[in-house]
Parts: sequence; C-alpha cells; structure tokens
Amino acid sequence: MKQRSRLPIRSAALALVAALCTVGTVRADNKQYVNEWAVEVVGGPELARTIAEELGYDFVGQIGVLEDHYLLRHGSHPRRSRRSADDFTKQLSEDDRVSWAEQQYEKQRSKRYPRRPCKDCTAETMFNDVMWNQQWYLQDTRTSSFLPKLDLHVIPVWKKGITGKGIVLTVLDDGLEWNHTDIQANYDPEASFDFNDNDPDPFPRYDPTNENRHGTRCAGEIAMQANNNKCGVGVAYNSKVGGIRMLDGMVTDAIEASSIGFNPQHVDIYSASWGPNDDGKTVEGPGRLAQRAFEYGIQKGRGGKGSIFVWASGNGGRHGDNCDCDGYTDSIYTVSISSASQQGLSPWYAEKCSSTLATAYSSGDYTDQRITSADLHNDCTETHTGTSASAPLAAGIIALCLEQNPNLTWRELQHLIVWTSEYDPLCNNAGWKKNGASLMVNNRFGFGLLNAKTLVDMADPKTWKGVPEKKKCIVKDNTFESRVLKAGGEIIIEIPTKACEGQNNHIMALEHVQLEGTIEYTRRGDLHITLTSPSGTSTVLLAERERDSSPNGFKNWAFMSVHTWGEDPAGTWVLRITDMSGRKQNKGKIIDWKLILHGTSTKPEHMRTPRVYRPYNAVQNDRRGVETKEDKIEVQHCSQPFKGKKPSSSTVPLIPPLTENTQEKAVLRLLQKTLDQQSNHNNLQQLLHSRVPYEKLNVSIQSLHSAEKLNKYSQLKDLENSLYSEYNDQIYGTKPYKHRDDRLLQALLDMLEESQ
Ligand SMILES: [Ca+2]
Ligand SMILES: [Ca+2]
Ligand SMILES: [Ca+2]
Ligand SMILES: [Ca+2]
Repeated sequence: MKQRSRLPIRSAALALVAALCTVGTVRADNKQYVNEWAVEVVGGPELARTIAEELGYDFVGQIGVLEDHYLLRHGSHPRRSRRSADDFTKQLSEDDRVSWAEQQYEKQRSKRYPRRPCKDCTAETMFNDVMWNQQWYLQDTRTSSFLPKLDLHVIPVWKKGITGKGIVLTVLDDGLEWNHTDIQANYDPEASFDFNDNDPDPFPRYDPTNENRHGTRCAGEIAMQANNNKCGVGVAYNSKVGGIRMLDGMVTDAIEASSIGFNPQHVDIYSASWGPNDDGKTVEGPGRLAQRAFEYGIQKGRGGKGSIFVWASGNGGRHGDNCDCDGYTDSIYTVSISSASQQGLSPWYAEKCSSTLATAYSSGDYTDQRITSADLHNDCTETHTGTSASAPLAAGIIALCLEQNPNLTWRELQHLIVWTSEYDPLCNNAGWKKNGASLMVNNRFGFGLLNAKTLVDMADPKTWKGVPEKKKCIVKDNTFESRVLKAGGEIIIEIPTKACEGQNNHIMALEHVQLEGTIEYTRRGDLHITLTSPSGTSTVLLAERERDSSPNGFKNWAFMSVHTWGEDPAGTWVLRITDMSGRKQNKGKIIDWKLILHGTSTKPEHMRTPRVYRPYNAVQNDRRGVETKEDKIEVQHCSQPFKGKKPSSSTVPLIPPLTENTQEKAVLRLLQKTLDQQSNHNNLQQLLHSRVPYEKLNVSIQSLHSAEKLNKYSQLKDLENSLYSEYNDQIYGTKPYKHRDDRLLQALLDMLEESQ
C-alpha cells in the first residue's frame, strides 16, 4: 500500500469517531421516542401528580397494576421524535422524590398468531389472510344446510394440530417464486432444483405473459402461510415446499427422471400437474428413465416406504381425451386426481378413465368459484383452474395424512384414499357403480371426493393396522393366437384364473389391475375396451377418442383400473374389444395380452367389514360450529340437495342437470362475457359480432395479456367480475408438454368457432 494514503484514512476514522461522540443526545438507536415518561414515585399518586404539575407535565395515571409507577406526558415535547429528550429525563431523575424515570419509545412488534387455529373461532375468523374467506373448498361457506356441502374437511384436521409439520413436498413444474411472502417461510431449498438451467435455484423465468406462474400457483395451494395477512391459507400450511423447475424448456426423459427421483430421502410428496398432450389423440407414458425413477422412488424413497407421486388426471375432456392413454396418471405408482366443480359436478375439462383414484375441487362452470393461491410477482390469484389445481390440494391433504402417520407406505396411502373418499358429494353425476367389494367408484372421480378428516383419522397409528405384503399375479394364455377385429365387430376373450392360488403370490384381495395388450388397428380412436371382473364389475379401460385417427395401435400398453379394488379376482374375467364407429374400412387384430393382478393374499384388516357410507352433508364444521354424524346412507341414495327441477317421479334418476351440451353453452357464455368486458379490444368484439373465424383476426398476445393483468387479486378490488387467466394460454400452443390448464383457452376458442 502506498504511504500517502495511510494518514488520510486514519484521520477520517478519527473524525468519524469524534462525530459520533459529539452527536450526544441524538441516539443512533433508530427508536421513535414519544412524549411520555414513566416515573417511580414512592408516596402515592397525589405526590406524583404534584411533581408532574411542578415540572410541567400532565399526570396521566398509574401504569397498569404497578404501584408507585406513573405515566407523565410533556405537552411541549413532540409526540414522536427520533431524538430522545435526555435533559427532560435528567431533570426528573434528579428530583429527590423520583426514584427512577425513563422516556418511552415505540417498540417494533409483530403479532404472533397462534400456529394452529383457535378452537372456538368460527371458520370465518380463523385466519386473517385476505383471501381466506374465498377458500370455499377449505371452509364451509354455506349459509344454509340445504346447499351442497363443499369443503374438503380440512379444518377439523387443523384443529387437531395437524398442519403438515415435518412433511416435505415438491412441485414438479416451471419453477417456484420462493421469495413470495406467502411461501418463503415454508420454502425448502433441499426439495428444489432447476433442471432447465441445471442449478439449485428453481426461481421462475419472468416474461411479459407470466407463462411460468404455474408452479408457484400449485405450491401456494399447498403451503401458503396461515395468518400472515397475505393471500390465502395452504392446505398444509406448516409443511415445507420446494420447486423442481423442469417444464420451462425442453423436456426429456432424463429431465423427467431426474425430477421424479429428486432427493427421495428428503422429499415425501411429489406433485405434478402436467403430462402428455390432452389433445384426444396422444398415447404416451413415461420413458425408460422416468419409469425407472418411479420404481426407484416407490422401492427406496422415504426410507423404503415409497415416494408419494400425486398426478393431475388431465384436462382433455373437451377433446374427448381419456386419461387411460396417459401413462403417468395410468401408472399404479401415481395417485391420480381428478376435479369436481363447486356444484359437485364433473367439470367440462375433466377426463374419464379407470385409473383415477380420487377427486378434489377445482374450477367448473362460468359462475363457479375457482381456486385461490399465490401468484407470480408476490401477488395472489383467485382463478387457478383445471386438474392442475386439484392435484396440489390432494398433495396438501396427503401431507396432513403423513404428519398423522409418517410410516404409511405408498400402498397404505392409496388404500386409505380408496376407503375414505366420498361418493355422496358427487352423487348427482352419472356413472357411479358399486364394485364387488361394495365400494362406490366412478370413471370420472375414482372413489370420490377426498375427505381430509376421515383420511387423517383412519391413518392414526394407534388404530391403523396396515396392509399385508404386496403380491403380483400375472395371468396369460400362452396358446393365444392373434384375433382379427373389424368395424362393427367384437372380440371377447374369457380369462379364467385362480389368481395364483397355491402359490406365494396368490391374490385374494385386489388393488390395481393392469391389462397389458398389443393391438394393431387402422384407427386407434375407434377402439372400445371393457374388462368385466368375476364379481361382475364392468370397467371401461378405453373409450373411443374421436380425434385419435392414429394407425399405430397399442404396443404393450398397460391399461390400468382401480375399479375392482378389494374384490377377489378368482373366477372368469371377460375382456371385450369393440369398434362401433361405423367406419367400415377399419380393421386390425389383438396380438397379445396379459392380465396383471396386484393385491394381497389376505384381506387387509380394515376391509373385513364393508365400508360404511355416510351423507357428506352431515355437518362437521360449518359456520355454526356444529359437529354431528348422521346415520349411514344406503349407497345409490344421494343425500345431496339437488339444484333445479325436481324429478317428477322416483323412476327418474337424480342425475346431472348439465349435459355436455349445456356445459359448453355455459362456457360460451363465459367467453362472451369476458370478451364483452374487453371493450378496448375491438378486434375481439368484432370476433363475436362479425362471426369471422378468430384466426383471421389475429388475437394478440397483448390483449390476452391484459386479461391476465385483470386477473390479479390486487387489481380486482373494483371489478365485479374478474377475467379468466387461462385465456392467454393459447400462446403456449407449441410445447410438447402442457400444464394441465394450458389447453382451456384453446378449448374455449374451439367451441366458439364450432358454434359459429
Ligand atoms: Ca435457476
Ligand atoms: Ca397467507
Ligand atoms: Ca389426457
Ligand atoms: Ca395413477
């Protein structure tokens, strides 16, 4: 160092010290002093009052319960000041009658809210979060018990003190805005990684359209902080959440595998709201690496208890898509979750398939409320939609269940979901059937709506007996020769089996069933496959998909069903493959098949007596705070209030008030309304009024983006109707992998086009 620079630095330092010393009465303590002094005066309040008057103070009074302590106020001193008035304090202290004096200053305190909701509060006042009272799927916002019951029975679990503590989740998506003030306290870097940029920070890439908001929204549903005056409350608001950034870029098998298998001894639950295109013509499953990653997680994850993979079942309903053609939801290792609307109905975007395990709420018709969450740029949203929104709610509920019983295996969890999900709140939909184990199941909802309370209660380690070891029995016919199928024809294959009786892998009580088949056919979407169990449960393994004109058929595709859960598989199964399309040129053949039975050699303890179904409307935590249990219901009798016209005779089933067609009309009205509100975007107005196909009008990203802006909670205050965020999703139309709500706009626009 050069000599000449030394001295000036030293003098500067000395000058600084000197300056600090001379400041004297100006404290560098950053306090806000007020014009009040606390004094101790032994001799009673009259003496204290006298002293105050003599020295020019107002006598305020005794300080609380403290004898001999009084508060004095000095009228000529500023009410608040950065400066302490030391000479005033000195004057008081030096008075012989005053044993102690101190100027008061403002203390910075943040409220410490209880970490669990108060027992006596009503649901409404339980939390101060600004959007808490919009979270209709968490608290029962009914004003009358004659309305359908909506909430997922989470509050009773919170009241037990179970809030997700110690459970780690990660959201496999487009990143996580981890410094969001409603997420940061629960953010877990060890559950996070960025496989798009190969770094540990999953922070999303910002762009003008907020394309990468999806992961943050999904994570918020799970782990928004409670009682922090910000956005809403996560289902598992004391859990830890991470983000795996993997959708914002090229998705490869290696990236999927890395994400699915990320830190499996630390992460308990992986939530994924994406999958192959929901276009109604794709058949795709995990590649070799991703499949290995699933298997590794199931065998080794969570210390061998198995990673929990929660998967959105897909939004391709409008495109006639069928989630049996999606190998991620179809996997036995994933808990596949579908959606129900606020009205307890299957929403227009939902897909049907036999692999869906259960259902959580999400968006529905245009008047239905949507899902509240955190949003990019430290904002909040109340319009998260699609099965994308259902899967994280399920993941949060599962986190509560794992806090109750951290030793649950991946299979025990599925058993518990099967046994506690509710038929009753969704009973006004078509398609329910009672399987051979007396379980209600539906290809839109699986075993029904998740019920957090019964799920958690049943998982209690004090009473839960576990399930026997998993067995797998493969049934095939080595003499089978390929059989020809033509349009209008039918192939029926009878499959008698003793379910490996006499062997170690004998199956007496079923879990999953897979039918693995290789089928060649000129038009794949015209195939219809059903499988009927020995108990008579008929399950659609593949429904027709109008848009699937592929000539590629199925190659060793494993159609999966949970519909025969609990049944004894011994007897004759019947596989039926048909083509009723009327397309005479169609032809092909079934080359090969095998039936894979998964289950146990003995019946699990909890299944020894049949499941009892109760009416969901039996109030458990409504605003009147009543907790009751009503008698069990006979299944197939629906206790839900039915909105609309009552059926005139008892022979008319209590079935869906909305047909596909009226649902479409409702969505059209939604689109119309939204476009009407876009009055400054004349091209969109013209679109409706001139009936010109929308492609020619060049709907701009900017106009769609403006809808997005209006979707922010912070900008909603003066708007009676919010605009709907998914309207800008069409701009992501080129990606091979879609978020589960990305196709909603496209579907809306398609409908509009078709109706013209
Ligand atoms: Ca990064
Ligand atoms: Ca919050
Ligand atoms: Ca799909
Ligand atoms: Ca699955």
